Amino acid sequence: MSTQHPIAVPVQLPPGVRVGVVAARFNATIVDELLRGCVARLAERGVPADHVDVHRVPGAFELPVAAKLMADAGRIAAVICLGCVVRGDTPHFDYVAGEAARGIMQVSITTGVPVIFGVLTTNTDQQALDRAGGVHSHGGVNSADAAIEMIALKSVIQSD
Ligand code: INI
Repeated sequence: MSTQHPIAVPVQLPPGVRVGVVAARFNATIVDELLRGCVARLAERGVPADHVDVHRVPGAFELPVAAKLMADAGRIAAVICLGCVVRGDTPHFDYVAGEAARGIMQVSITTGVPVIFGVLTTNTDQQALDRAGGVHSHGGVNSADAAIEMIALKSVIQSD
C-alpha cells in the first residue's frame, strides 16, 4: 500500500459541527494511539473534544454497526472508525478486515454520512506501529483529516 497520504486541505467547517469516533479495543496499544492522534487533530482543525463523541467496540468487526447507530442518531457530521487488524496464521484476518471495510462503506453510502476507514490492516505488529505515529505517518491523524475534508465537501455540495 502506498504511504503517500494526501496533504490536508484548508476547509471551512459548518459551525458547531460534531464528529463521532468509534474505536476498537482489540490491539488496544495501537488503537489507543490512533484515537489520541485523531482527537488531537480534530481539535487542531476546529472540532474540540467536547464536540467529539467517542465510543469503543470489542473489535474491528463491530465497527460498522456502531457507525450506523451513530450516523442514524443524526447528531454527527461524520463517523471515524478506528481499528487495527493484524494478519495471523488463519483466514480470520480476511473475514474481520474485509467485513469491517465492506460494512463501513455500506454504512457511509446508505446513510449519506461520511464514515472514515481508519482501520490499519497489516501483516505484522511493526507495520501497525509504523502507521500509528511511526515512520509511516499516523492513521488517526489521517482519518481526522479525511473526516474534515468530507464534512466540508458535503456542506459545499448540499449548498450548491
Ligand atoms: N479484531 C480486531 O480489531 N483486530 C484483530 O486483529 C482481530 N483478530 O486478529 O482477530 C480482531 N478480531 C475480533 C473481531 O473484530 C470481533 O471483535 C470478534 O470476532 C467478535 O465479533
